Amino acid sequence: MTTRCGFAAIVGAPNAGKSTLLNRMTGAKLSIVSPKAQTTRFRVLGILMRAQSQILLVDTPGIFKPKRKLDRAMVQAAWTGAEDADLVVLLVDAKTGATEAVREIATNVGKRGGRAWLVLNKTDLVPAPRLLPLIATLNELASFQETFMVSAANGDGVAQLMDALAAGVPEGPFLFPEDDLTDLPDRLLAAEMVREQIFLQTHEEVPYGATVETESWQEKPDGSVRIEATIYVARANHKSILIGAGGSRIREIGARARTGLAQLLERPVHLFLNVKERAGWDEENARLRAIGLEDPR
Ligand SMILES: Nc1nc2c(ncn2[C@@H]2O[C@H](COP(=O)(O)OP(=O)(O)OP(=O)(O)O)[C@@H](O)[C@H]2O)c(=O)[nH]1
Ligand SMILES: [Mg+2]
Repeated sequence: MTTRCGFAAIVGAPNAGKSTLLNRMTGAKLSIVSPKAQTTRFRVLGILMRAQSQILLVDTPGIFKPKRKLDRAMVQAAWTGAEDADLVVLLVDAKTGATEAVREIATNVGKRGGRAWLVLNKTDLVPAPRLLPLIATLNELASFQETFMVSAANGDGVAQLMDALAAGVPEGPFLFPEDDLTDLPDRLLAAEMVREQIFLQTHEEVPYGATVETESWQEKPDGSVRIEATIYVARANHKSILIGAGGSRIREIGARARTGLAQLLERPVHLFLNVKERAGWDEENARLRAIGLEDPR
């Protein structure tokens, strides 16, 4: 029996719905999602079995104009994801359309050469006739072999995209065990669940000034796991916002992250959070490496 296996990197502007699409396709909450831009900071692999194919989906950070070292490492991770992939899926938010940022990304995808598909997302928000001119505009910037229209939020069109990916990845043996969902270590998934709650529950600079690292992981005899994580913040006032009046905010962040983690890990979780001020962490190579980013070139 012929099997197929290959990497498909989902790239695009921040907030296009890349992580939502990865989660929708794998049926698991692997990559964190928020209404804010620049939620994803590193590549997240989702392993999808379909027909006789293993599709290795790579969610990437949104591509934007980087300022900090963290930003540069994020954008570099996105383009490296594209370079390493057999197929690039350019995901475009159909509601915001062909913004200048999107056009620039499309142009670069075109320059990369290789196989590229265009996927318009959030079609639940846009009347169908508006999609055709958008497809035409984007096809002037790069030659996409295929175009799909999906809603990652409600699942419309996603099955067709998955079928096409299953048929479109190259022939070859599976690279991962068939029941694996990702290659991300549990410690990183745990830290990400906490970071997602920071993105959902705090605003302005606070989520962008925070990073999370899992400090300890203890399996308990009763089957539960005790996790300690540190949230590093860029400023003292961010620390007080994160902690909240009488510790209310940090409690809520912990409670929601714990619920999500218990679901993902399929066992009870005890989660302990510390908040530490660490100015300049977003320029520190060690902090970037802790979340799997390489030093930016
Ligand atoms: N209405 C609608 N909203 C969507 C759809 N897909 C994603 N969203 C929403 O768009 C927002 C951004 O989604 P993400 O999946 O975090 O986007 P992303 O491209 O991964 O963003 P970054 O990681 O910041 O680059 C979230 O609020 C999602 O719920 C969709 O098909 N329809
Ligand atoms: Mg994302």
